[in-house]
Amino acid sequence: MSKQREPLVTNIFTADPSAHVFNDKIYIYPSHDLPHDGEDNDNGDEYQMQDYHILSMDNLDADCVDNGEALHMNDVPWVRDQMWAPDVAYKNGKYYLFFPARDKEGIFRLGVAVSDKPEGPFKPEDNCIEGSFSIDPASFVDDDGTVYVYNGGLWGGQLEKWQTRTFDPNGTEPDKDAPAYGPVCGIMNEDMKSYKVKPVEIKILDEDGNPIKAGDEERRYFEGPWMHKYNGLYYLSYSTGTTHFIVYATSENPMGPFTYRGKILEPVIGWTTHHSIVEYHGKWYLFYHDCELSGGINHRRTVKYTELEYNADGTIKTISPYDHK
Ligand code: FUB
Repeated sequence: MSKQREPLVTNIFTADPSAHVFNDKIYIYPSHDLPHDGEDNDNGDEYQMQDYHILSMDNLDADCVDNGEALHMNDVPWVRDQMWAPDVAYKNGKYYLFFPARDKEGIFRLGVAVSDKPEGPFKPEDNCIEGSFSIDPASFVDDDGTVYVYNGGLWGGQLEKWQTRTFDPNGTEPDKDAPAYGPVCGIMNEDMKSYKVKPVEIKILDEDGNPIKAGDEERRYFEGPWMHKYNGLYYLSYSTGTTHFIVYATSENPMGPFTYRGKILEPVIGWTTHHSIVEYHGKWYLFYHDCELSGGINHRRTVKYTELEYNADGTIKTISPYDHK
């Protein structure tokens, strides 16, 4: 029976799914939402995650398995709280889990933890990745083995506070007519624990080659980047945050500049939207989350997937998440 657009697990709340295929199985690296009665705010204080559980499916019709706790914040010396959206990369026989969390000063950084198995458990490094900042790491291993890590998120994700590349607690979003802030991308060293190239901003342009403006909230970058390659072209997809779309831009270079191309996913139930895109057995799939199961509680999210289709010109068909109901 097809599991498309249905909750993949219901024993825990899960969000921000980063899906990968390892050993012909699907592995999903989500956030683990913890229920509480606190209020939502623009700082994301409601997202009080403390650990990671890796999900897996033998195939896309099989039951989704929760493989249990793979990493807890109490085992990561530099972390204070809020272990948000993670991702993983496979390199040289090991799996590297990249994750964001607040350090002891309350500043979001990226950490890395290593395992021999895709489902963990993962052993963390004692310190965060030097030079890392903000949230939502998405790793991409290119055909030549280069490992790129894209990340960044506005508001609670603190991206606007890092525009001088030192933490400025008073940093704000640009004026509406100024270019929007893009995500950043760093290139990992062979050890996968340090940057070979420190994070640089990725530019996103409109169809005329002009930067997308900060006031263009249906197209500008907010958080949740993902990178995939289709027919040799690099696709950068991301959440527009305040307007709740997943959109995408393409480039012939993984570091951009990228040109905005369109919408992938219409808004889901709940404020946040966050996704990944993966190929499995010759078809493409979008993994995403919504708050349908919890009746719209923003920090009780559930991971789902659905097929993603391309048009002949390489554009992606926009998905309406509840059209099938
Ligand atoms: O899960 C916490 C935050 O919510 C993520 O980092 C964002 O992408 C949003 O989904």
